[in-house]
Amino acid sequence: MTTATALATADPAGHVDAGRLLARLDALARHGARADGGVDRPALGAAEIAARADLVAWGRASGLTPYTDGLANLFLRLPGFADAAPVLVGSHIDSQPTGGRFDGTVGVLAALAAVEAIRAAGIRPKRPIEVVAWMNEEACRFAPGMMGSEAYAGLKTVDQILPIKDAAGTTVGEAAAAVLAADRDVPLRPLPGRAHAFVEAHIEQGTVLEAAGVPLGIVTGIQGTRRYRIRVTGEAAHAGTTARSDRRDALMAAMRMIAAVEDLTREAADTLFTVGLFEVKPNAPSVIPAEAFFSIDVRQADDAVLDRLGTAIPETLAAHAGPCSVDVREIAHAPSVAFDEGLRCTLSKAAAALGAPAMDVFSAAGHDARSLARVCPTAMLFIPCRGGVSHHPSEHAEAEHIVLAARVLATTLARLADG
Ligand code: HGY
Ligand code: MN
Ligand code: MN
Repeated sequence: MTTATALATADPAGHVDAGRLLARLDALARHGARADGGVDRPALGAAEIAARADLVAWGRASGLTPYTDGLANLFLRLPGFADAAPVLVGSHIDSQPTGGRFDGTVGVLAALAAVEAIRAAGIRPKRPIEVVAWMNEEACRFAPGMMGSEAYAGLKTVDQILPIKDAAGTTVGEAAAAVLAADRDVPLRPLPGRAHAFVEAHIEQGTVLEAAGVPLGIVTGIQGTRRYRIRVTGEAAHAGTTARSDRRDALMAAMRMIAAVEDLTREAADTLFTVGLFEVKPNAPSVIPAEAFFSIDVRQADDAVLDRLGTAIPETLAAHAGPCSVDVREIAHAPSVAFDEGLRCTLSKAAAALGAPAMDVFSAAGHDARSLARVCPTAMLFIPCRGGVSHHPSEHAEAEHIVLAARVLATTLARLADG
């Protein structure tokens, strides 16, 4: 085993097994596979249990020890010779319902390949290194997202998260219990956790790298966000016999609200506003809607604008309720985050050592790195994705970029674990 002093000569990057990494990407894509080539792998569901079992088996075969916790975050640990806080590296394996096979998965598998390369290079790191697959990054089945990384970082308690229900009424606690029951001898660790540093590789989900023809992005930070769930309550009535003046139409009120908030967000040109979820009850053509339930997702890099919207959005929703009532629940508010300069420099040096072009890039998408950045030095590495398409079955990243990310991670982790 190479000791820490000989670390400078060992080249873990050269030990990344590209074929195995890419084969595993195909293997995980089979869990929740869609006919159109995408994946539908909701958090804590059967497909994620199967994907998790693959990760545990691959980790064990490479001499890594699996761990989990009460929220089913998954860790694969390479021990260090010092009893020190680990260097964490990874992302998520849950997906959007019409997701691609690369979002999150690239980060977890590149991390595993990088840690295996460190081991193959005969490096015994000073600090432990742990590959992590965070629970529920995507927020489709359970909202808000990033539950696993927020609990690890101590930003939310397990007790706050366990009772949250999905649309079918299943709680996070019940779903997580089913995942943990499927584990084979994976020891549980308490939450919150303690990390020395965290690195996450991910597809850019934008077009900056592709347009520049650069294979690696050293991410400067993530834009802020506010997320809401709004329930508008009116009264069901006959579509043909109810006079306009007697109507309490929840759908019409919701449409007025959404149009008004969309207008409001135009105050700052780069504010992004999305209503991705919309439900109407009773959802019958000749019945005036009694209830409308919808989401609001706002993204903005300027925290001052985000703060103003935090006041203006609820006010605007209430002002357009008309004869209906409205219940507004803010489920997430995360200010913009800047990543650690030192860690970004380590990533840049690792890219340069491989002769790979890299450039700074800002993340418009949210990631678990936002949670960890609140408690330890954190940075992200992007690779391009075709046309910037993501959260879509046609999402695509090039094999050479995925392997390159694993090689940069291997060099970076070896440095960090020696620190
Ligand atoms: O929504 C996001 O930004 C992330 O991709 N889940
Ligand atoms: Mn992601
Ligand atoms: Mn995503």
